[in-house]
Amino acid sequence: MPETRLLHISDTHLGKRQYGSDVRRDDFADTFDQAINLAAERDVDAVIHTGDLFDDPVPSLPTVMRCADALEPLEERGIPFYGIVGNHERKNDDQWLDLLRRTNAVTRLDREPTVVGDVALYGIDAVRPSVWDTADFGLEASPEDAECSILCMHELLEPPAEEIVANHSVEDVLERVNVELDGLALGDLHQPKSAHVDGTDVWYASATERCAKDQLETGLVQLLEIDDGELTRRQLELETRPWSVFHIAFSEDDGADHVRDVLDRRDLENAVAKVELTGERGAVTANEVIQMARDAGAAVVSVDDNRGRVDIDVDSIEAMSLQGLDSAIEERLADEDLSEVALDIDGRVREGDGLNDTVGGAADDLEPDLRDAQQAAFDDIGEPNENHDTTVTTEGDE
Ligand SMILES: [Mn+2]
Repeated sequence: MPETRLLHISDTHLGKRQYGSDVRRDDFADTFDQAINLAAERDVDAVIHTGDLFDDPVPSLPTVMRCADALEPLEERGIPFYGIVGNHERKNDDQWLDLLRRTNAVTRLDREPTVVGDVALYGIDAVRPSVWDTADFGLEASPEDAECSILCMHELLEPPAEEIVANHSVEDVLERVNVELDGLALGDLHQPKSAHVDGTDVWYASATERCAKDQLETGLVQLLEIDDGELTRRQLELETRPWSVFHIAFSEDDGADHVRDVLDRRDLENAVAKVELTGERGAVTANEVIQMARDAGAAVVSVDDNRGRVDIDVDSIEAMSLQGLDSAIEERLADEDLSEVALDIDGRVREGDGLNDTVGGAADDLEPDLRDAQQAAFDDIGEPNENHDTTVTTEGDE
């Protein structure tokens, strides 16, 4: 059999308006184009996508159309695009992948093998935490002529994910699939990590775009080459917008000149500028910093204004009883103008209230409430302004 070549793409998060920016939304689409064009240029036998194709369970129609357009080069060359559903885009009924499937642009992988060249491909959609233990991971045996079996999943598994972020172990998966796997192609962790577990290659493709300021190893895809049942992997880099992540520390007298000094020392041309303001609250507002960063050439600016934070006096807390501590928190919360959902979440976190004890699990538990609250907030203020490429968050009102 000749060599089989696959391009592994993951976590493209199409439609994500990072920092409320349409520029960023277009970046996510452009980078997806790049990955698809790479697959077409290299004339791979198939593209596999391990979830979070879309950022949202209900992507906008333009986002879905943009995705369908992006896939055209593959259709022209007869290169199939195989996908699974990630946790970000997961819905309770039909999946967006199904709509694209009707246009023949996309095929969903499942527990029956899909054979490409001499590779058997399998897929399991992101599993809800509540059904993980009872879910059926059993795969149908691969056909005789397939020399290599690869399963696609969208989960945080250890290894290669670190124990602190992982929800489950790779071993658990390998035991439950009932098929010898050569490769476990993963999505969800936006980092290109890999490991070797009981003879199976396990790896994360990483994300095609930086979805958060601390995701330094994104903008990547993986080229898989399978020759004589031997799987090798090469990481390819995409061209993505530069980022500049920094803070501006203010002392009492620092004004606009100080901000300009700091900005002058950075190359912000066409960059995403992610700026934290620390120190004393002074004359310069967060919005003025945003404007100055844009004037310095940044394409997208997001400012976290953390000035004027009050350090907690640890000695005085230790002097309080545990009971007193809780009432001190209640008192302080009452002074803050927090929404009902924020107060509810604070309560649940502080009391442990049945929350999953992993970060990802707790986030899954809280997400529906946050989405509802966000929706309610937007309904309150009417249509958001579409043209702002900037966001600002402030800590309280000191
Ligand atoms: Mn993701």
